Amino acid sequence: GMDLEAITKHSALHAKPNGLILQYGTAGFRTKAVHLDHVMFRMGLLAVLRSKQTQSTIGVMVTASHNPEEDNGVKLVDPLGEMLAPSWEEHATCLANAEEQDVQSVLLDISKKAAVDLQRDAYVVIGRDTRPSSEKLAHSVIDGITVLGGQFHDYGLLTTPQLHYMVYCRNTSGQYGKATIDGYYQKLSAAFAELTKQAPRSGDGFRSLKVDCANGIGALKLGEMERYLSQGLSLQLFNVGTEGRLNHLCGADFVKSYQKPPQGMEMKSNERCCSFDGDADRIVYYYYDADGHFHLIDGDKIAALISSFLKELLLEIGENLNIGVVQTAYANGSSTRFLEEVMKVPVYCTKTGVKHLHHKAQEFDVGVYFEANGHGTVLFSKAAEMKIKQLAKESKDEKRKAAKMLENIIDLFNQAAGDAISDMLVIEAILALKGLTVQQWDALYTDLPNRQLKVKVADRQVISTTDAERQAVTPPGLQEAINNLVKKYKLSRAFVRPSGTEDIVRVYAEADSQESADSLAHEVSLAVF
Ligand code: NG1
Ligand code: ZN
Repeated sequence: GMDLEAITKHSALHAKPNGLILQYGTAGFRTKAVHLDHVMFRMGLLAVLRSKQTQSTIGVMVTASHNPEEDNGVKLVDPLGEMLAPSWEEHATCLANAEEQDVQSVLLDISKKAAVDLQRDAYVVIGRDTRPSSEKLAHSVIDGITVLGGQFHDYGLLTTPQLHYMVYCRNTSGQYGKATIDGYYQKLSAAFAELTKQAPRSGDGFRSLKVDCANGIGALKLGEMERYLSQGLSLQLFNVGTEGRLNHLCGADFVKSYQKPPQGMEMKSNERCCSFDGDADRIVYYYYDADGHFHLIDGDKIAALISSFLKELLLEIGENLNIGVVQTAYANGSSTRFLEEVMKVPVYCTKTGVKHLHHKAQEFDVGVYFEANGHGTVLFSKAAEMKIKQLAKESKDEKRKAAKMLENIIDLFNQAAGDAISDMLVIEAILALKGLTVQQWDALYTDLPNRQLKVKVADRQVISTTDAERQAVTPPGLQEAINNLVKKYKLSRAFVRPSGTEDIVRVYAEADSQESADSLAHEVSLAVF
């Protein structure tokens, strides 16, 4: 049962500010850290209910990813390392917004609706990013867990994907890996070493990569990982959090949004560089060419590199395993064209937010998904994994070699969530194996010039969309106006959608030149008012 008295008493110690209403959005709850104490406590309570209901370990991650340092956030991780189920997002919103005197009744209501057996045990694991506010907020989560009698393990500082990994490991009785930080590094580094064993050595014998850590958790975790990587890859870390502020003028979101290099990183021409975001679940690459031009290699081009490589290996093993690439409306039109017409892999578009991409990718033997902003991974079906493992044992020569590579790739990709560390290692392995330079990778296709704008409106929910957010349904006339604007430009495309994480409407436009993309985006943003 529930100790209602204890809940009331502890809840009062984590009181909700009057009138504050928050929504469990695409990335959980996210706002100024000072407004989040009650949400953390209540998410501790909710995680216990979810754990009892699923009879599994549930994860709670305290982070606000790429948001400014003074923000924070929290999200729950479901049993297979996935994002929280939609019906529970609603429960989360209800519980977070309940007035103090209603917390008990909302808890009982959720338990009833979701058929939670309150007699069951509960186990919750917690991780947090490096924000100054995170430690205290994580303790509020723990307070919520314990007041409902749940057990917990606090992993302390973790990247978001590491917490997803832990949850996945714990609920698959160790089959996926050991649910420890050492287990994570060992699994990844072993797969990386196996995979790159065959790679031709570069001139000076080892490969090096510069990493902008966004002054966040990535710096800490890459630092820990380095000794596991031994000779395979040498990392030079920048923005490690000793001086700069988290995500300030650096990190994957900054680089992608402004299409320029982060501050605090020394770059020479043609050097391969990458940026993580604040919780290390996103990665983008970039370099300066010999003429001093900056080139961004975003999630779309990461997906292109990875799917080309995987498609080749799949052909080699010849087992008719299907591969699909999942993108969102923000994918550059050139990437979609390259994948469909040159690579001849089927491409699917889903709504923004990794849970949608992840879900779609599960339909394939090999499902590659990436958001343009660098969040993504590759999922392998159980059947594909078994087939590949069998071939790696039983087949011969080239076929066996390809199957072994695929086997290591499966281990290297985080199957629970997009993971900057794991994606980085996959990319570095592919580049090494193929002997590709960053310029050669970049040259797979040329991005169409594009522009993203944010528009402030009174109520962003008046805009509703269909066709994976590429068409506006309401307000009436908006889509027609966009169609007419798009017609004025060459190779053009544009759409609008309400953001799921900020109180704004996002406008996206692409066209044959930067001027056209800018002006189309501007015209569309005027049509939104
Ligand atoms: P919204 O605010 O709904 O556009 C943003 C990103 C998503 C995803 C989420 C969650 C863009 C255009 N949107 O969503 O891709 O990363 O945040 O963090 O980059
Ligand atoms: Zn993130």
